[in-house]
Amino acid sequence: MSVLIKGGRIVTAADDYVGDIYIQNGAVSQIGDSLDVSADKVIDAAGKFVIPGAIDPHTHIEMFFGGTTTCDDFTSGTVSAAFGGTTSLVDFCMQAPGTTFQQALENYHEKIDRCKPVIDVGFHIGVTDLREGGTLEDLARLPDEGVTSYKLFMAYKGAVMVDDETLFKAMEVAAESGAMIMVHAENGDAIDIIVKRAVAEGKKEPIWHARTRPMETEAEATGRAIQLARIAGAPLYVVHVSCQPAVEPIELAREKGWNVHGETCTQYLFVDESALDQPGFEGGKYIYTPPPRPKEHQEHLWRALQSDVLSVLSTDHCPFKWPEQKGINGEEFNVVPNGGPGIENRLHMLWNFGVRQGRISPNRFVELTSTNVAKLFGLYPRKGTIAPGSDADIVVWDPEKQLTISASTHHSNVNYNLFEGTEVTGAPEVVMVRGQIIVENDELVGQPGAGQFLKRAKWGEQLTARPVVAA
Ligand code: DUC
Ligand code: ZN
Ligand code: ZN
Repeated sequence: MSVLIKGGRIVTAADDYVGDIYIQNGAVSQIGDSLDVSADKVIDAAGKFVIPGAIDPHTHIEMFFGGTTTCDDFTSGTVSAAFGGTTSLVDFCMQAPGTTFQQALENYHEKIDRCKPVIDVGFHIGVTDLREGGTLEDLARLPDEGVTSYKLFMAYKGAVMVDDETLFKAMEVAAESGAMIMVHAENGDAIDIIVKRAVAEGKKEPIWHARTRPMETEAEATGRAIQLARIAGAPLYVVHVSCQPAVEPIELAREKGWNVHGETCTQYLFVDESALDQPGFEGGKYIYTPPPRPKEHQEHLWRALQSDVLSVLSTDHCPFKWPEQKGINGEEFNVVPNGGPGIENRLHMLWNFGVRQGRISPNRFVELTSTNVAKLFGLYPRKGTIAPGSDADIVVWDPEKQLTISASTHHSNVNYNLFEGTEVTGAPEVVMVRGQIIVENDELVGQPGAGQFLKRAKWGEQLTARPVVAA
């Protein structure tokens, strides 16, 4: 199958120009002006942007968490992602405590084999236990299987939280094996004490989720992870940075040239603490972690995204149905499973409020949603750019298309939307993965199983580009 995308405004992290793109065998084979080639499918992209498919490095699909399982599987989750212009995701393959990393991978491979994703999927390993089940030797072998990042939780005491010994050991392994360390940075011990005290005092409402997770607990853990990673010599990526006190240690480390990176997620730019403080238990919808913060932190996060203190915008898509899974009806805030949805609307929100409102350029939009993710997680230059030899993961983006974001029209199984009713301008018209069209004019046209497993490169190594097919 060959595809010719004609006359679009091609935007990568570095470039912005008008041209044609010729795709053969799933890869970009030629880029030029008025290409004289025949193709099975021709897409007129005049007046549209043509951008690399977005990559979401932070999703929790069909994950058992907080006593229940997230309500998207790799079918609904990847369809929803595709409708929003995301063509690859890297999900957290969680080690169940007491089991091996191999068992975790087999479990997650079974999920993608069963669900036949429509976009490409890779895994980070979620390390929860290095005492029973998980061994350092097994951890060291994972990058050879294309699993080149280790995620550890510094919070959720009694569940997935690891202590500093486990964290540091994993960092030392990563420094040798070529893996990236990812941390959920909050001081879980302190939070556990504060939460228990609040519950004992009869504090039940969702707003207590924010009041029991002070920003300083995030700042402290972020700083600690940075220092430990520095000692171990491991690259570090701090997930879901939610507030200025946590931005600061990342900024300091990056000023020193340390190998430290950070992301924030769409919801931290648009949802603030007051969402938790609603009548009844409506606020339970916004119980995700770290919690939504006071509104002024949103501007700090925008600045960090502009200045490359933070390098990625992800979703932390962790969907639980309301009220079946998240409704708390008289129970305490701390029994609600933590997580919020968002896999479909990251690009809509960032384009409308970022590019259209002049906060970031189209190049930075691509960098934050695709190129930097590909570079940090071993997918570049196959993903994250549009260049001869790269995978034809391409979005034809209509900058004038209008959309009202709503759970009634999104494609995730979750039945509410954090951005319900928001009107945005700018949305995908065509979404393709390795040259196969997955979404066109709001219709799913991709076949189940169009997505492949992503074997990622180790830190400091690059994937090779595909051979370019002569026209
Ligand atoms: N935060 C969430 O809100 N959900 C899943 C895990 C996490 O850290
Ligand atoms: Zn987290
Ligand atoms: Zn998460």
